[in-house]
Amino acid sequence: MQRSLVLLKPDCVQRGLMGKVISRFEEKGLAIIAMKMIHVTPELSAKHYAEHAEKPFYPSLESFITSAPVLAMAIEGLEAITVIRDMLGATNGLKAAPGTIRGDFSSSRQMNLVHASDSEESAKRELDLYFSEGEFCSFENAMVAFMRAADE
Ligand code: FUP
Repeated sequence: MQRSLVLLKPDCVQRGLMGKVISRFEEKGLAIIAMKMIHVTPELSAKHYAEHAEKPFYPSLESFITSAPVLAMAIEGLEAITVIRDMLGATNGLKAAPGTIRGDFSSSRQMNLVHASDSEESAKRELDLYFSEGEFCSFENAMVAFMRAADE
């Protein structure tokens, strides 16, 4: 089992696409174990995007991510980190394959709707930035017997 930090970014919230995107994760069989709306501050943005803080595009990225609330989620599932990244598609919506979330709904590199952790190490770091341990509500999905074999 893996956990990933998923953010529905300000463009997703403003465009009213939260429900559609959440549905995709639920339909895939992933479990949403924490969820909250938050307004990302410049300080949180700098921590979240620490690896990009010195890049020329960072000021514009910070201004975008702090422009409206985001929906932060912790999502759990088998190989969840790769599965979710594959569901998002390439970073740039113009390059993302049709059928992926970005490929279907985004035409932008910056406004690409959803963030998801890219490794177990980043997931741990990012989940710590957005959630405290008591906020995770892990549960046994009642449908699991119909989603995969017992040894998968
Ligand atoms: P991803 O891992 O797909 O979220 O993408 P990156 O970590 O490479 O980039 C983080 C965010 O910066 C992306 F959501 C898009 C944004 N970005 C820009 O706005 N301009 C760039 O030139 C590169 C990335």
